[in-house]
Amino acid sequence: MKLCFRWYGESDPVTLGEIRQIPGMKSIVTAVYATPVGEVWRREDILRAKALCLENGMTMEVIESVPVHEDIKLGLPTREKYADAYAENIRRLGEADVKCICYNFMPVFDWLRTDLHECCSDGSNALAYHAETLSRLDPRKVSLPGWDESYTPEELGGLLERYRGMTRERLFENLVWFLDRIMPACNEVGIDMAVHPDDPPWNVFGLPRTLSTEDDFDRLFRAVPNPHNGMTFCIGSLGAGRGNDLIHMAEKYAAAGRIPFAHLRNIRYTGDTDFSESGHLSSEGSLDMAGIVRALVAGGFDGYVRPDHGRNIWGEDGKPGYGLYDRALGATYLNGLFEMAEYAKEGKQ
Ligand code: DNO
Repeated sequence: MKLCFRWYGESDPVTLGEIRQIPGMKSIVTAVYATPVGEVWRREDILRAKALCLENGMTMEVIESVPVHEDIKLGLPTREKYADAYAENIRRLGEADVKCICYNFMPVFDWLRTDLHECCSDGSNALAYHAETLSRLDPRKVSLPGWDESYTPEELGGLLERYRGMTRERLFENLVWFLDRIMPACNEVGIDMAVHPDDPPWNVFGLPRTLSTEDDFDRLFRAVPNPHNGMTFCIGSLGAGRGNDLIHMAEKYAAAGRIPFAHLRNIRYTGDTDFSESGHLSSEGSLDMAGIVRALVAGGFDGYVRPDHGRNIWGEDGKPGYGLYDRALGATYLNGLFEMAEYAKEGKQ
């Protein structure tokens, strides 16, 4: 596996100099943040990000995310021009030696939590999701890091209105249309697309979601069999759905070559659909981290891995989910799990 770490660019309080000191760190996962969704990224911005990573002894081979314009998800006529711009981004990223692009196809909202600073018993704080709290939220007023800067409440209201009547089925068709349209660019430059699962893996605010279960991913890979059509195996997202058998899915999709990128983190179930994000270790949460890593390795996984959301620990007041310390602890733990799983697979005594 190739260990990497998400970095939010030059305004990220976590520096590349800090990230490079995490043992085994090979690569940076980042994006060009200044360009509005749907536009083509400037070559100089891509190359600057790459140069900064290289100066710090790391590569830049995974981009998270090149966001998909809502008009593509909605299937509007303007999707043509946005898909062409997307394909051009793929080509430009390929020229810069990027190997994988993580993106999502969730309408309007990306990942959704109801608490960004839930207090944990050990004094740390973490992200959490409570269905009951969500049911009381007005979707036009929720504020989350990552997407909230993109829309004013009025724009958000208008967008939600445009999704009225959207079904899971049509959303899926729009995803297939999009992939068919961009696969030629992926073939040209050898980039793998890694779609992120729905987080959480069910509909929110009445908006349909389309990639929540094993059946959903089977259907996606059947509809677009091109090997560049892959998934981000995000276990914190898929794992929130109790019906998802992560060990089975890990081995199956790794063996099928559908996992170019994995987000590995743990969650603790606190209700039927409620959960808190925990430390990465198996015993801290509800997911069998060792079993999942072993299954990935058994399936021949050799993709990119990053620790995912960390708690805020040791007094750090970082971007929720994306501080330095707990993600670094997660990285170190993942190094250990992979080393042992690969060692066992090679049959060393
Ligand atoms: C959350 C991330 C997601 C992910 C996007 C990909 O922490 O995993 O925001 O980057 O869904 O487009």
